[in-house]
Amino acid sequence: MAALPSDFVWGFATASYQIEGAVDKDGRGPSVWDTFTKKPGKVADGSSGETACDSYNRTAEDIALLKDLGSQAYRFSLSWTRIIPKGGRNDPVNQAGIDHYSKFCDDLIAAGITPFITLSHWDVPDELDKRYGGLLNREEFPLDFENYARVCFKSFPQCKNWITFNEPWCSSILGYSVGQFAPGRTSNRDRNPVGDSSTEPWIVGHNLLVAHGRAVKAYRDDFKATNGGEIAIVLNGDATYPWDPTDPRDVEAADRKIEFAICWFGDPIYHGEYPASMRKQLGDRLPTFTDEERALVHGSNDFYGMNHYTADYVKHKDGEPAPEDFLGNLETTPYNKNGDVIGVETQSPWLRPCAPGFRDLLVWLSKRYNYPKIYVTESGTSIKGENDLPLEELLQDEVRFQYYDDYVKAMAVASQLNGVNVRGYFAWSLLDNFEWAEGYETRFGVCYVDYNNGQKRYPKKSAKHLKPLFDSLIKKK
Ligand code: PNW
Repeated sequence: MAALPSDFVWGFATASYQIEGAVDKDGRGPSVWDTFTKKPGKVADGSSGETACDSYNRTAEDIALLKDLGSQAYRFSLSWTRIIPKGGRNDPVNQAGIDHYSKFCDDLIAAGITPFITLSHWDVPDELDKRYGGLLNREEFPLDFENYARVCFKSFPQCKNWITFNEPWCSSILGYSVGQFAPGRTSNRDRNPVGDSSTEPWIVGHNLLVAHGRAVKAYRDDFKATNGGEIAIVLNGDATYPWDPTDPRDVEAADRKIEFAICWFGDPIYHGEYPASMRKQLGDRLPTFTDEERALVHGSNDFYGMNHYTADYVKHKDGEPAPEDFLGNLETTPYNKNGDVIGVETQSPWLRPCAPGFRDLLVWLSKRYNYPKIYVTESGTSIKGENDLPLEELLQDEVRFQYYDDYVKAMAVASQLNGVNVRGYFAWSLLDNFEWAEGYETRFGVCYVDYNNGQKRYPKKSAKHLKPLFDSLIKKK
């Protein structure tokens, strides 16, 4: 049987705005998601993260749950506006926020669980958005993020595993092109009177890279020697297969899809430049790195943080791409030319399980970036109609159980047979939680959360499968 290295770590992942609730407690300031969710029509069920899983008030309960499930590590994100309520480098720091997360890290470690901290999982301080356009500001944003990161490195020395940003693709494309995520800017005037999908997502992506680079440099210059840990960004992206494998244009488009989603960020970090395919299509709309910026970004990952869920078939498009195109002049479809389907439907329109895709993408990325150490920082699935099931049935989440079984085994094969240097895996998510624009209807948790009865948590079948699964795959020391 395929195996994983003996130092492999696994656990569960969450994000602050999706689980914490307590949005006004202990001096927290609003993030762009607090403002966005107040606008009518932005979230499917009209909900917000106001209460969510109430995890801010239930840290002991969450840690006990993690321990029960055998989790060796826990990936969670800090709410920037609990630590610096207005967000900026000249704004006051909130000691109550620091104390909260410091105790949380200590308690995790005392329970034998290794903390993996994400500094920013989309909940950018609202004040920075209002003050200078937030992520759109090439000078101010990276400096403010660096300052925030420094406060965290200094305040939480017990944490050795750092992630700067979660999924810059989602922040850029969903927040500034499609307009489906905060702050919701787009050229689509039915959605928002402001925004320019042809330019803004590329500017935002660039600024996120530079901000990441600044935080990494700060960590390496002033903290790494004493902290002894590692830092990286987390990138998301699907595996791809050509719609017609005998058509070279579809074969090329399948790679181009990954370049536009992942290599947009991965190439500057590992190779010092944006992919040629993106420069070719986007021209001057894709910013150019100054020498200083390139030096900050190139080589800025201590490991590759990989969020991965699904796969697509890819069909090339003929003719000129639209100015708002962000896919790389192609279409994605769940069916190929033969009519084969990539995977079953889930509750998420963009997600169909396809474990072989996970193995293939691990190999693809390893080749492109010369076999970096990889942590899979998110992977998981929703289930079609799960929210409508009675509790006993819902807890038997066969589809999610099978998803983890298939994906984790595919990863073990990539590790053992393809030389992929994968060292960790985090299931998304520990809890059902606020699934952004989908609200609470879509559930990703391995534990059910009863939102109507005091946020009580109930482990589903999938939750209990991960420990025996990893025990059977990780080599004994
Ligand atoms: C990730 N897409 O988001 C996020 O990191 C989580 O916060 C989120 O809850 C989880 O996946 C499940 O959605 C994504 O449209 C959201 O391709 C959307 C996409 C990909 C990732």
